[in-house]
Amino acid sequence: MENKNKKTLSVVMISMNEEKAVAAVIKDIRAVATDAEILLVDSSTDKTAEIAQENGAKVIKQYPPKGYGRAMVLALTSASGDVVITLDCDGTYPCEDIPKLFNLINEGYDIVNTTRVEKRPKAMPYENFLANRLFAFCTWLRHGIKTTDVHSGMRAYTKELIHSIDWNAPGLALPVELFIRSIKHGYKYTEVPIKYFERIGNTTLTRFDSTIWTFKRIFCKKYYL
Ligand SMILES: Nc1nc2c(ncn2[C@@H]2O[C@H](COP(=O)(O)OP(=O)(O)OP(=O)(O)O)[C@@H](O)[C@H]2O)c(=O)[nH]1
Ligand SMILES: [Mg+2]
Repeated sequence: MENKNKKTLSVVMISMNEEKAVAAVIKDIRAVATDAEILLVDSSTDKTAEIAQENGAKVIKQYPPKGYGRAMVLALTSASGDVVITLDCDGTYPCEDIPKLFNLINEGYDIVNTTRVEKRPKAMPYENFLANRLFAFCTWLRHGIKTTDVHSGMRAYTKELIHSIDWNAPGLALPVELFIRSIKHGYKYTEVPIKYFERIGNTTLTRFDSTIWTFKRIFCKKYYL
């Protein structure tokens, strides 16, 4: 008999020109999350969307691109699952840990963060590692939140949490707000270490702007209350 209490899972990604990585990432997700909805918000000019659909993912096209934050909020709010797990579409995050994150939500957490930087992963340049540690330290100083990584793109959220907050979608560094604001709103969180792999394809990261936005989202009330 079907278990009516079993939570459903969506794995969501945003993508911009990830045609070299997307098929492998979707296959890795499917291998561990057989029944999950896999959803992409895609802003590519290459074949990412077509490849994703061929591999069984749902695709929402957002074109021309509206930036990381708007794409991510659309992905999170369009997911149908009771539990939503986010990943980058570039092969950097360990899909084998999806069941672990899903189980932690089933145990009662509202948000499960992951940390890539308990130790510096080989795939992360020193300057990025140090910046991530600094951002986490500032988050502890300002908010008392114990974390080592406020920028991880791999997290699990409950659907209820996602829809309960009106996110500041425009701008960079949205993962910082998604994490801090959830905790400030009283949601229960935990953090687990993960591996971090070398990226397939080219990064879209713009370091200077991302750093400015990170500090805004940590220190300005408008972004964390
Ligand atoms: N739909 C959409 N996706 C985007 C946009 N900007 C970035 N992405 C995707 O967002 C995810 C994160 O971007 P990345 O380029 O990996 O940035 P990052 O993870 O900070 O940097 P790396 O460590 O180099 O991977 C990737 O899957 C990108 O394809 C955008 O404007 N629209
Ligand atoms: Mg990435």
